[in-house]
Amino acid sequence: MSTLMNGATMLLECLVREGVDCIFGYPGGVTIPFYDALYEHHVRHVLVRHEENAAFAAEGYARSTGKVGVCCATSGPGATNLTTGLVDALMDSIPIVAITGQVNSKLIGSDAFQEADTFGTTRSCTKHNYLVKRLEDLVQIVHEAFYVAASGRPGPVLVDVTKDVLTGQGHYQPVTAIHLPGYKVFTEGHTGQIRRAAQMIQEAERPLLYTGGGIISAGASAELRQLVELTDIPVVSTLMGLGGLASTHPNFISMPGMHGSYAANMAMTESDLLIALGTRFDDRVTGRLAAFAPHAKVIHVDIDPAEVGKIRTPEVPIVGDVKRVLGKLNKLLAENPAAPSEPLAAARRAWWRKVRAWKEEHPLQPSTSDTEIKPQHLMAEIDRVSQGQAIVCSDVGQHQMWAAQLIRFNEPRLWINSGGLGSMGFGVPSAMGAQFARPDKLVFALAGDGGFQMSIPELGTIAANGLPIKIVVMNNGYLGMVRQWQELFYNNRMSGVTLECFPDAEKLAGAYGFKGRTIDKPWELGPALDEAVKEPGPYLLNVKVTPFECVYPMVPAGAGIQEMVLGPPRPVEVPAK
Ligand SMILES: Cc1ncc(C[n+]2csc(CCOP(=O)(O)OP(=O)(O)O)c2C)c(N)n1
Repeated sequence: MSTLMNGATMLLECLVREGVDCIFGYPGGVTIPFYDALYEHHVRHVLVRHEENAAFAAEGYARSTGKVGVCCATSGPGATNLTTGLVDALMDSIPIVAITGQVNSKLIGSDAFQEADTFGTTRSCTKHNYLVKRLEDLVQIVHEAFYVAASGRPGPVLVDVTKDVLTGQGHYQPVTAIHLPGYKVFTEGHTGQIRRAAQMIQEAERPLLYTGGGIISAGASAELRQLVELTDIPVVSTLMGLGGLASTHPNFISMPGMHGSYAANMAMTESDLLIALGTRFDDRVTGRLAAFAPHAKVIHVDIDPAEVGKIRTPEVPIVGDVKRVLGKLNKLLAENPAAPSEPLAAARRAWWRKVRAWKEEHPLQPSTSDTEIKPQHLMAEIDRVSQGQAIVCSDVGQHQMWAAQLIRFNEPRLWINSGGLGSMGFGVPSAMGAQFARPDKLVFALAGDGGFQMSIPELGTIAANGLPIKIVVMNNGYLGMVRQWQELFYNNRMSGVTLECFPDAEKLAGAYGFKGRTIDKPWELGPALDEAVKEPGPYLLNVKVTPFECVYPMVPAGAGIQEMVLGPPRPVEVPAK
């Protein structure tokens, strides 16, 4: 006979059974019963300084491990503060479960104190959401929430629990199976289509693998590597897919799209077969759709049927788990190796020559100066100390793009950033989640001086928990990415982008009890990063970089991706007298 317990304890029991070891949250009136159940419980609760950061930290936990991240907030403002993190997780398909408190079920609709329609508000912010008004539904719903968050295309699920459910008494009845008749996950992929895909791959002259975040969420890196080794096809990876194939792999080209490399964008444009794996033809990748990959047939593998054909109609649509589909595809290719005709083999060699030439013509290169720190130099130094092995949690802006271009990731789940939503304020709290999940790893939080100032309260969480995160601020004195657009497209009329007054890093970190430092000389950069990495605790490194740098290549909005601007306009040459 199971023991009688209240709903809050039952909720915690569900979390334990789901393997949860860490919850990022912030308490309030209606969630006090839950916090009371947490008192002296082995599940760790991390008190963040703002609920938005609880969601971002849960994402950092999930993105760095593949496990479901958990956050919680109280009713009303606590729940509404979570919404940016929920949409962020939705856009990037990250499995998190958010638990929110709700007012007593009898008070719902009465404008009770701290009542907000969390269920209504978060409907479009989540993969699925629930309002629990009866204790007897609680256990089933919580386990369902974990199942929905992690299965199929992962995403955020919110469970809003009323106070009377948290305080009501009942017996925990284990849930043995989840049956959701309206929720189908297609994992296997259509055998006939996989066969067609294999044949097209063997016949293509200029094939290109276009890989996305789905490779990482499906854990399909090994299968991708095998496919590359079986076929010797060049690979481009979206911002979300970086690390899916090691950046040092000889077939890896780089990132395509708005700030993608010349080689990646030209390869997309000239390819005759795009093999799109776990990617969604995002507008930042495709540029002007009519000009995107005009010569290519498309094989599109995705777990979400809604993505296949949403932007570009593929010749071969395959709805399935990219890990399983690639497993089958690799088997077919390995068992039926086609000896290419000499003209086809020659075409493939010519394709590789072209791709290599594009890479050599316009490589992504760190630029340096003898007197000032260039942003690209900073990324090259982070790359040096991280050796393709560190976790880098980036905020949003120019620094994010330079980091994606220049830092190498030799494994999946090392590059953590807000791709789809582009949420400033993401870098530092996501690094907290990643460091909790991966205490063995060197974790960087990389932010601009704008995004970092959205996260300063979390220095308290970092200090209180002794998280040895290395916070690196790329300080250019501006909201750099917006300033770049104003420079390039608004006649350099800088409006609302100047960040006067940045706190003294040494004093700021010192106020929280850890080390901080500001540098602005290029020769200080390497030693300062080495010092930060050696420091056993947290470290705040404020790096003053050249302010008016723009991220290149850049595809102007509305242009085709082959119409890249490769660098700043050349100064007009004045003829000698
Ligand atoms: C919450 C939020 N507000 C506004 C924006 C729009 N935005 C995108 S990049 C950017 C500038 C970021 O500046 P900073 O953090 O200093 O980084 P930098 O671009 O200089 O590297 C802004 C304001 C955003 N992405 N997120």
